[in-house]
Amino acid sequence: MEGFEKLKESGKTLILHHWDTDGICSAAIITGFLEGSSVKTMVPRIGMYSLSDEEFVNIENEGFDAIIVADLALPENDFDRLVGLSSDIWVFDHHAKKKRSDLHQFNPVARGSPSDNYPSTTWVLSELWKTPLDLLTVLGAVGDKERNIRENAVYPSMEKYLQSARLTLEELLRMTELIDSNYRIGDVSAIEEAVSFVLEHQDDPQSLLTNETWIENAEKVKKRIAIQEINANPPTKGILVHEFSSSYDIISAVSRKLSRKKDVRTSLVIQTRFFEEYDRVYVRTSDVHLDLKPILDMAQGKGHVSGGKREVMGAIVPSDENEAFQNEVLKLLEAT
Ligand SMILES: [Mn+2]
Repeated sequence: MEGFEKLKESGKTLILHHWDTDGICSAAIITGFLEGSSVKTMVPRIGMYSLSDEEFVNIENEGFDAIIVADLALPENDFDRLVGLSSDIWVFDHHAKKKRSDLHQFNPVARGSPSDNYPSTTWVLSELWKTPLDLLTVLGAVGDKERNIRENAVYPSMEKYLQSARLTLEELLRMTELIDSNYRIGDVSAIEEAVSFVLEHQDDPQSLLTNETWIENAEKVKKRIAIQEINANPPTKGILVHEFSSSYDIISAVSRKLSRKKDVRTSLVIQTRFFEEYDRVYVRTSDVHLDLKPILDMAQGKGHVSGGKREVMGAIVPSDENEAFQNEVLKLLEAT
């Protein structure tokens, strides 16, 4: 990749990454690539797909030669502010984002490639660096797509890897469940440690299945998600609406669980009391003919922090606007 080796000479580098398995594995792959350089990793406040003023101040005060953003679909505004903090901003991503030329943007989806070819940021990295499929690359994809990865365009090549590595999809699903438990309970230092853990243990997949901290965290998370599954009402015309309150970051997992319930094509899940004055809204669909982009556009038009892809979108909505927002979402869902 043209200009890519330059990244190795960047000096003090910050990797800002998503807190999930794909983000953690991407940060690990990049850290490995930058071997020996001074690298600090950081995640935004969990659940916030944007940086706070305080986070910007901290980044500015530390002073980085280069800032790498991995698997994190920040608002364009935040990228503008990052560009002001360092002349070297590198972005590795697979979310549907605007093409930008004021940063080194490596996001094939922003350049018009089908998102189905890029199930994860790790996949983008693997292709960029022309590395053969490895554990971290495959983990990122399974983390983002879960079982749906079997329907993905890349699955045949992933299957070949799994066979040669003597791993099963079930084992990978368990690894992602364990890694994701760290952010779900809100343990930021466990996330930081996970980046180096997966990097150091990538040749020993079994050790990812026996990490005691992760196993304990995953147990706690599992119990809380199970309660929501029990409490949910049945869907109406394929759409399931469910509201709950919790301090755990489980809205995505709850929405995944609910989407797999009988007769559910699309779920609209609302989590209250995760943030003080905001509610979280999550829409997920298994209907391949449905595109959630118009809902994302609507949320962004209203100025809500939001992000997503064709099949999933999330927004953070001020609590007093939540009801009106939900009605808009339902109107758009019913119109398609
Ligand atoms: Mn991702």
